[in-house]
Amino acid sequence: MIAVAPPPARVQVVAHEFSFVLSRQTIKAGWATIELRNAGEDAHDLRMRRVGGTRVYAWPVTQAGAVVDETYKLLPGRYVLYCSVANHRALGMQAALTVRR
Ligand SMILES: [Cu+2]
Repeated sequence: MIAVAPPPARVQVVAHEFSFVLSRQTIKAGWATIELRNAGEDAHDLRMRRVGGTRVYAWPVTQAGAVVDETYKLLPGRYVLYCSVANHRALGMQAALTVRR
């Protein structure tokens, strides 16, 4: 008998000037593929940090129209997502994701 790991959860994060819209706000803990889709006109990136944690998960700067997937194993908790380009976070490029047990 072969044990098959469940597929990673998937979340799409759509970037515009200046917002992030998530395809879902809650996922289960474990492997997750998070896709940054730049639907805006400027370059954007994505940073994610668990509230109370220190690790910063990073997606590279992504040009208009481009898509970048990153897959990470996530612990339960609340995560803050933001764009670290220029002052985009202050302009509204911030969102929250909840990872459940
Ligand atoms: Cu940005």
